[in-house]
Amino acid sequence: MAYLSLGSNLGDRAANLQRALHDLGVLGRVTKRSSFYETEPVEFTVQPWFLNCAVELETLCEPLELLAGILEIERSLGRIRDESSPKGPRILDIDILLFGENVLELPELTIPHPAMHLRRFVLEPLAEIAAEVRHPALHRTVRELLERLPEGQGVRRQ
Ligand code: PH2
Ligand code: MG
Ligand code: MG
Repeated sequence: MAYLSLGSNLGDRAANLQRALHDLGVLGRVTKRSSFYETEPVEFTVQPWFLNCAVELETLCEPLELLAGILEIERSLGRIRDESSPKGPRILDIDILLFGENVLELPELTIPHPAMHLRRFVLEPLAEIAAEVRHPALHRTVRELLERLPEGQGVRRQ
């Protein structure tokens, strides 16, 4: 199983996430999805709040094929990557969090996602659908990672 994080903070955020959930069907089967969460921007904080969710995807793709498919979905929704502001506002961002037990470090893709364990906007939605799934490098479940996270990043389930 692969687990993905979806986020949007431009335009009709819920419609963008819905469209992405639909389009992910091209890459596999979405077997679970969390609620949508209203989340405070982190890292680059001067931007609108996000709508985030997490999904479980059953896929036959290899990790790099999955990444290529995800980038294509982001592009088809109109995302334009601004190299000067890699963490700025976006119509749609889809990140691969976990891919089975894989631990991968390639120039274009790191799995597990290197910041997932630090982000409440990732862990709260993910815990809703995969609390007992274990991070293959940190050897803790999603629930444990969430419990270890300091307070302070605003996340509200919708
Ligand atoms: N994505 C980022 C940076 N900051 N903050 C929130 N709340 N949600 C995101 O999806 C997000 C972010 C980089 O991709
Ligand atoms: Mg991201
Ligand atoms: Mg991304």
